[in-house]
Amino acid sequence: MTQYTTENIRTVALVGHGNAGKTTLAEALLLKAGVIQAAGSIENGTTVSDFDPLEKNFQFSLRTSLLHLETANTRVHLVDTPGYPDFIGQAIGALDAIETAAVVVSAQAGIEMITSRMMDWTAKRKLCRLIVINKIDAENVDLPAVLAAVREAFGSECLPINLPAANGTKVVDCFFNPSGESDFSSVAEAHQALIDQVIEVDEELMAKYLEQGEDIDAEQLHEPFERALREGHLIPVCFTSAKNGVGIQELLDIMVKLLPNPTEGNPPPFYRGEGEDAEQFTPTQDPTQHALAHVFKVQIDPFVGKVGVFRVHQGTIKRDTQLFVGDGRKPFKVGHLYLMQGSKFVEVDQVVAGDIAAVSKVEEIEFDSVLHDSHDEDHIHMKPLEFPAPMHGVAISPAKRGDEQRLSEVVHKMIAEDPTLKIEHDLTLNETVLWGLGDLHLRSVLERMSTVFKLEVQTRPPRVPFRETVAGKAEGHHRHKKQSGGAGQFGEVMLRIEALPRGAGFEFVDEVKGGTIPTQFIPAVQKGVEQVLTAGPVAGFPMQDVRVIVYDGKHHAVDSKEIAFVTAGRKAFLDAIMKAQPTVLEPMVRLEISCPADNMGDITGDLSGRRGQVTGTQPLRAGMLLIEGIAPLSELEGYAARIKAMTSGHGGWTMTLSHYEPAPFQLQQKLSEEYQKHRKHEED
Ligand SMILES: Nc1nc2c(ncn2[C@@H]2O[C@H](COP(=O)(O)OP(=O)(O)O)[C@@H](O)[C@H]2O)c(=O)[nH]1
Ligand SMILES: [Mg+2]
Repeated sequence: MTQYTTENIRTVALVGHGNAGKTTLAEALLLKAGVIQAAGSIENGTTVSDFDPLEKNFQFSLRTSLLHLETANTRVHLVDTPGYPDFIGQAIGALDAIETAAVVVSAQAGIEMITSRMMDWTAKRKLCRLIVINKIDAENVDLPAVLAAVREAFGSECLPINLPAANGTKVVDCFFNPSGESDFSSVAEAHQALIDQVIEVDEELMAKYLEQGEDIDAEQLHEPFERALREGHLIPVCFTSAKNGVGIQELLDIMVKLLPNPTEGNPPPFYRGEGEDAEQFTPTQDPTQHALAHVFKVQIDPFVGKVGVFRVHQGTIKRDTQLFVGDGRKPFKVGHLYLMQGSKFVEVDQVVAGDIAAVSKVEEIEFDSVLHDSHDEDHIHMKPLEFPAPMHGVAISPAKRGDEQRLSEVVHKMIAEDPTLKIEHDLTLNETVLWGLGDLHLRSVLERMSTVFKLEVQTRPPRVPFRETVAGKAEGHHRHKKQSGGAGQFGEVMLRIEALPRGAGFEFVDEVKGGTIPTQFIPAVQKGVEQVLTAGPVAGFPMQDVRVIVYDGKHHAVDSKEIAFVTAGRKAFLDAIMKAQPTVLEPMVRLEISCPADNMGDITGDLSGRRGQVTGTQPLRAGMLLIEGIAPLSELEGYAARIKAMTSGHGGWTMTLSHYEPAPFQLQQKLSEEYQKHRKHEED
């Protein structure tokens, strides 16, 4: 296989709302570059990218897939990402691996929820961006209106770099071409606008151009063009029909000639060191330096095993390279090194900075691992992207008795693949809860468990993740004394507690003076206090937002033991909690609902019936609205079905955790009564 230098590599992720045509576009690009001989389709389940049986079934992408093609002496790594909110974690993870995000917009649907979110996320990550308006062939599309909407929503730096021509049967370049025929707007004006926008980033060039009235040749503008992309000063817009192959060669040309190579983009922020002392640094993308790579995707295949997919940010990785995983002491030898083409693994001898590659069967590799070839590179990590917090839960148990261990193994495999999937064990109910981004997300996970791992599970609605805290301050005291036969147990603890601001967590402060509690027993006191944190006294939920200050106590030279101080710590804390206005907190979630504008009234009414409220609205494409709201999670049981019913199936929604706040008094009381009854039952 041809060796490509870093300069001859491009990395592009296709992102955007589901159904925009990303997977079909990837297929068209592979076809044009000669990777495949005929284009597959979503409808027939034959695309290179959506190879997973579950994807063929659902008819849309559930996971990121890695593709690559070679054109004009350039290797392009394409990352095709899912676009539905339930699967968006995979798309966010891919943003760490690429220079350019191509945000694909359907000309038919216009700007949608995930289009806007992706523009925000990619801006946060300072990625170079390109907007691809796809489906220009579709019926009833108003391309000038879509372009205007894009500029309205994402700024005047969104400028067409080509325009549809000859009735949408081709596109004409506007950057290198100073003039030409197009279906709408003007090539000459678009050309001028691009040149003006690009030279704005370079004062010297600007002066030359303005003062000396020099003509500027687009071919000479490579450097300032890259800078404009990097600084977000220019977001080129191009047009395609993935279905008919229009604008595909032109898109390849844009990738080769105009999109940044790995040395021209904004690399993601890496850190060296831990916590406060961590220092930010930028990998060089230089193939001659130490190897440094970041795992942005883990895939667990029942046949191939664990596959770690990584982007090389520095150095060269070969078949026999020894790589460390994070701060691990023992390196692994690469052995087989692959480029991926959908489901296929293509073996290669080496990859360099800028490449996206994979290794298999390395158990230590996890999502977000850093791979490197020198201990000098220990303690390196990437600044984590913010994934949406999973708020949809389902309680699971194996359908067959005796499958408990296997369930746990399979669940852990699923979690390793997916940073938006969490598992929680509810200790009080002895219940395992899987948390994900939506019903569809959880359904796909359960389906994968059953089809791929042949494990059947039973599901139930889970408990709402309430929390406990205190609203005030109080003193707590406990003397633990036990005298039975031989050596006794003695420990006495005095502490104060106070409420912390919402979200602050837990603090433990030792203010004991004069050794009234000997230093070696302080950890025992803390241990006792922390036992209460996992299940609060009011309704058995984890406690948060409280500070505990241990300030005095007593000990006994012979009878003081660790266990005595654990008990005294726990009981002193419980004593204080009961006097400090214990409170049950409930999770409040931010909702985003997209629906036909006509349903606004119903949705608002329904939400207020659930103790929620609408906080804002934004127009989407014609006739559709994005409603933002806030509501307590405990009131949202069955909301998916309700939205579907209210909008005749046209609505969509997502939720993310907003904050915790005290639950209404009656709800607190009900939760407390249930818990006390349950506890009594257990004790009987
Ligand atoms: N008319 C038309 N349909 C397209 C085009 N590109 C994709 N589609 C169709 O749009 C649907 C969604 O395509 P897909 O590639 O799965 O979109 P993705 O969710 O963004 O990956 C499929 O039915 C495709 O056949 C296009 O350029 N024109
Ligand atoms: Mg897709």
